[in-house]
Amino acid sequence: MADEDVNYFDSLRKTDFSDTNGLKTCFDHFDKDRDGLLDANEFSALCKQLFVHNHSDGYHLTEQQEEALVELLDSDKDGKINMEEFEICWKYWFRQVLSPVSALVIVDVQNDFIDGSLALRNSPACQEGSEVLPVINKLLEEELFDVVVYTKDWHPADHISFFENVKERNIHPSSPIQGEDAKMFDTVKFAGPNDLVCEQTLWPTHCVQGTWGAELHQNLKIVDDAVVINKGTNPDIDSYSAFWDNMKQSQTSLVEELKARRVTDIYVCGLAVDICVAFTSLDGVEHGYRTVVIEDAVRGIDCDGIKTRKKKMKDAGCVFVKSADVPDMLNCKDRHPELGYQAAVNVAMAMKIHEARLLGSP
Ligand code: VGL
Ligand code: ZN
Repeated sequence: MADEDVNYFDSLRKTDFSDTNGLKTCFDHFDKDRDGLLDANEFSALCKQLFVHNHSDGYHLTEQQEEALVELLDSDKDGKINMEEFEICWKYWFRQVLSPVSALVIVDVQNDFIDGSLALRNSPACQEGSEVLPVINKLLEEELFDVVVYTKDWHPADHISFFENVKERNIHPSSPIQGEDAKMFDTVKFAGPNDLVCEQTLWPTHCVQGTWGAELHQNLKIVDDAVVINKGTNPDIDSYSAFWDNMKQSQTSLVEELKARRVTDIYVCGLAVDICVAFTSLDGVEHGYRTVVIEDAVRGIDCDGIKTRKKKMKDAGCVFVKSADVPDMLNCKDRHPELGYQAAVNVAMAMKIHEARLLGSP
């Protein structure tokens, strides 16, 4: 096999990057002029090997994208990567790119969104929620994920999001729609706890704790040792995201559970792509998770909502892929540059926190 057919990083897939044995050899391999620094050209050659979708085909990164990566990883700002910076790359950047820990986050695949009060097929986009089932089950059968998370919309009967409860609640004076005029699916503003003004779409009563509608669909495969996250349990504040409630007043245990398992990447699927999948994915990026949305394993409620939220997710750095592409990504044969960028952002953030600590700032 010719030298250029061998991908330098393929032998490092799923290895332990806390072990720095291969570090110097790797640096020397790319430091072609042996000056102890990786310049723009040398770094570009590294990127061509690091970001590939099969062993010889690299993703094309623009010069600006490569510069943005260097900027994040080049602590001393000389435009080049020295050995010290490369050690950080090795331990933290390569680890995320070549040895990630991945969680499948299955959002709200519950009866009410498939056959119940909020059945997607009866909503404006007329999508069929049950179509996600075989796609998600196939991914689960392949057993490639390190962690599986099931989330459940899990509301008390007096929940703020239920249209049927609107008359029991205080609408805020700034709300464009007042109580007696409110219709199903309108968005109103409630006077919430602690002087909060809570914008809220009014949904039909759904996913009430302990009812059939709140159960995961019977055809969804349930794996052992999964994490289950209930959300939307506070009667006064809704929670579309599996991380935070909509007013960011309280967190679920999701971050804690992911941290305990050293998860770096989340793959999000389920219902609905314009509501809970979108909010969960956006919060995932905000928390520094490399976030992938599995396009054929999501369905949504409203056509405009699906379009605008998808764009928002893409702009935030979520990567959209097909379920058939997922196995190669989990095996690190397919390594997306956008996820490499998120990994570099995480490294830069951690470096900043580390430096601030060394300087004694709080
Ligand atoms: C959801 C509307 C209301 C969802 C939850 O899971 O997407 N949508 N509550
Ligand atoms: Zn809900």
